[in-house]
Amino acid sequence: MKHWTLAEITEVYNTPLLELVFKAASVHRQHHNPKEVQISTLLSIKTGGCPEDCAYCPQAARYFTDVEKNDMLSAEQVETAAKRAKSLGSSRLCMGAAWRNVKDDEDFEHVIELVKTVNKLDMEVCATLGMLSEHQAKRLADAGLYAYNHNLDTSEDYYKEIISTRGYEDRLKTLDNVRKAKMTVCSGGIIGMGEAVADRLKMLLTLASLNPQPESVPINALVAVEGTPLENQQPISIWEMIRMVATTRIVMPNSVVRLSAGRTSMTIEGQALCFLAGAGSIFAGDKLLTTPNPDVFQDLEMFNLLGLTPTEPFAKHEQPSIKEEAVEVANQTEKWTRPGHQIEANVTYTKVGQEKRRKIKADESAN
Ligand code: SAM
Ligand code: DTB
Ligand code: SF4
Repeated sequence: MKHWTLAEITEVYNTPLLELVFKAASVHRQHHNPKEVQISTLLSIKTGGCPEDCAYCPQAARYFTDVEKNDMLSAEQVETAAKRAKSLGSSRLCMGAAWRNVKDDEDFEHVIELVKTVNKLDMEVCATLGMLSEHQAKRLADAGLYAYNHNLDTSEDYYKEIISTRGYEDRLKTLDNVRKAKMTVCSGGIIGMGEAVADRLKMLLTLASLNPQPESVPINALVAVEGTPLENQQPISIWEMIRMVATTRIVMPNSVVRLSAGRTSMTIEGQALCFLAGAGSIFAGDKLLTTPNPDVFQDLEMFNLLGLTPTEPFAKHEQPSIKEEAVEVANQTEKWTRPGHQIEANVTYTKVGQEKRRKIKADESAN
């Protein structure tokens, strides 16, 4: 594995655009089948009401957004969604929960059941549930979880401008716990949150320095959602996305780069350049977790047009078996941090949220 420096990654990023795409496409062809793109479908199994203050997220309870808090989906609901996703070419179902961290409670036991249900459909099962202890990671692995998604989102420095309720170190610790449980790691970030290009590249350096590097790296463009502190962020240009995908491709040659949130505002031509530059996966399905995504049938038409076929499940790693007699790992509870510094925009939008909820309550009791 090559040890990258920030200077080297910056040089890659600043390569003249067509030269960069050509180099990335060459790396892509050496390590991956360029005719295939893997399809993942997202499913929010527990939506909204999250205690964190992530400035980008419509599911943070403190902000006033259109997202409503919902109970956990049942095994039947998840099975139906998974079967539909599979019939439309998805090899992976990624289940998301709006949690800060996993707790050893009945909700977690339910997630264990959900993982087994989807594994039995011969799909790759991924989950994104927040911070995770080693013991919890092992439980998920034994239930047949294939991948765990936990994004670093941005550089360590810029993370402090976006989230005050948890620390970067805890993200890295969780990724380490996932590795110890021998699951594949899915970790990437978001561009377009007001960060500098250097923050994006520092994040890539941190990801590329993990040994082994993550098996999948999602690159999201911010979906600026009304009511969140980042609601007024200007969208990134497609050229920034192409540069980011190409640079990720070059610095982590074996990873599958996922063209993630933000595709609704990209043209087919823009996405085609991302695939050429090494994106080997997308999130498909009419919804991401809570926000819109391109129509599935339009995506399949795009695949046809570009001569792409969906990757079969378990093309890169074996299907994990479900271990009913799980091997015991000492159940240590992790001490997750809470930095608690003030982020002005997050404080302002929290106050706006409180005020709007207070007004709704007052109006309700007046009627
Ligand atoms: N609560 C868990 C956590 O934060 O790890 C899992 C769910 S969380 C919604 C998963 C990821 O979605 C975040 O880490 C972030 O990268 C991405 N995400 C959330 N809101 C987004 C937005 N508005 N635009 C782009 N990506 C977003
Ligand atoms: C990832 O990197 N992006 C996905 C998935 N991993 C969990 C989530 C995108 C969420 C976009 C905002 C929403 O739909 O709520
Ligand atoms: Fe909660 Fe995850 Fe959204 Fe942060 S990104 S508010 S932890 S659901």
